[in-house]
Amino acid sequence: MSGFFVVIVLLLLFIIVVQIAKASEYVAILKGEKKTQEQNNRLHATLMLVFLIVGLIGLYVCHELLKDKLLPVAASVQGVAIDHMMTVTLVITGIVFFITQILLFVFAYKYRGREGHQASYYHENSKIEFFWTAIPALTMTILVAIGLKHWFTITSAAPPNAMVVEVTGKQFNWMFRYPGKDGVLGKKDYRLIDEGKFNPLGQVWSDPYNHDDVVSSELHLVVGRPVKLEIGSRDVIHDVGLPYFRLKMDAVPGVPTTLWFTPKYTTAQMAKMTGDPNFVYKLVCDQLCGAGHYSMVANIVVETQQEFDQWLASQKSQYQLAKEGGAIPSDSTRMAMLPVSSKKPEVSLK
Ligand SMILES: [Cu+2]
Repeated sequence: MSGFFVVIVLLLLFIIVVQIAKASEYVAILKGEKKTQEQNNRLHATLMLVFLIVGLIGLYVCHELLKDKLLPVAASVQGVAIDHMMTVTLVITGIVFFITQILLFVFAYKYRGREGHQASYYHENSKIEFFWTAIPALTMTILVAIGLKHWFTITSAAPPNAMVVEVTGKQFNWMFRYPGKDGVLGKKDYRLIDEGKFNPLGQVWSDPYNHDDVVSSELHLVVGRPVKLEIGSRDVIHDVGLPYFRLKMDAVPGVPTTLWFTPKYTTAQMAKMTGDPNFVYKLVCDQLCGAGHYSMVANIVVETQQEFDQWLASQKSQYQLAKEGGAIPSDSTRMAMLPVSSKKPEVSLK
């Protein structure tokens, strides 16, 4: 019903506009076409200036209202460099924005149609065209090159002392897997995924590397130590968003992606720096992935190596949990219960 009224209102508005146009046409005939045209030009030109001034005031007000909502300092070594790149980009594009927008509206006012003013026209000016093509092209190339440098850094091979954490997204939460004492993540097979059997990631229990792998819903990282995230998804495309570290990476089903960075401050240090005693680093999903997308947030704890070791030691491995839950049968029957081809899993992050 409301849709019907909207159509009626739009129709009436259209009729009103047509009537106004008709009326102004008659007024123009009575007053003289030229004079009306000039009045209209002056009105439009003034509105252009009003738009510019209101727009710039709006920009300032938005900045004042939102400046306290900006993220705190970058919490990763790579994030500091990425922030610097953002500043350089914003300054360059900001200067261009102000110059072009102010000129656009001021010129629209200054060169409005007036009695005795003739527009000049020339067909081409290759000198101007060369500069307005070459300068933006060169600037954009430099900005893109800086961006690519950072992209190649975070997606390249991680330093040898990096710890590895596997990140898996699913509708609608995140799972983190740590390789345990052996330092190796065990094999996975998507056909083995079964929440009811304590196997949310499809770990292949016959692979001994899996026996000490810890699965957590919280991401624990060590301050000052590079971490390599091996990212995947169980269903649709998600995105590992790390706003405090200034990084993000898509989580694509079947196509593992990686990302490495070095956390700079522990959660406790960040709480002090932000003046918020309850500060918690967040990992958020940056890809609209379904009805529960908004809730796809995980906590990140950045701590010292000692605190991390203590935490990891206090965690039960997923294998142990599955065993205690009765989901893993005795050794003799285990292999028989697996799908035949799963002894050589097709899909694995290792
Ligand atoms: Cu999502």
